[in-house]
Amino acid sequence: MQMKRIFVAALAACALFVLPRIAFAHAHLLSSTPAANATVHGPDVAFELRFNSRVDGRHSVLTLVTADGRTEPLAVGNQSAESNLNAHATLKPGSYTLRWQALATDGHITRGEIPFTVR
Ligand SMILES: [Cu+2]
Repeated sequence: MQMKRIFVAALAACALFVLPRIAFAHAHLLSSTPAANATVHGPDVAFELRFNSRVDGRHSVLTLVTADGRTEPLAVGNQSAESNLNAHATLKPGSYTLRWQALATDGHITRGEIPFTVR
């Protein structure tokens, strides 16, 4: 009887721990501006990354990688929606990669890269 009670308690604790993680999936990138491999007009480039779940703009990271491998942090601006990350940059013509790291509300971090060209 005692063992069964412990087992039920352990199961309940496990469900409490696991369920929120299922309910709030981590952030998958749905689409972006610029889109991957797109060519955009400079010098003003607006970035918008759209995710399938809420993301924490203050703890997400956007980094621009230039063709010669230099990295520049981008300030995450006001989010156009709770599931979006937004930023701006003034860019010369060339190839770039936007490296993103998104913190979802479930505490999970996802990462990805969006290569694009400015002309
Ligand atoms: Cu997750």
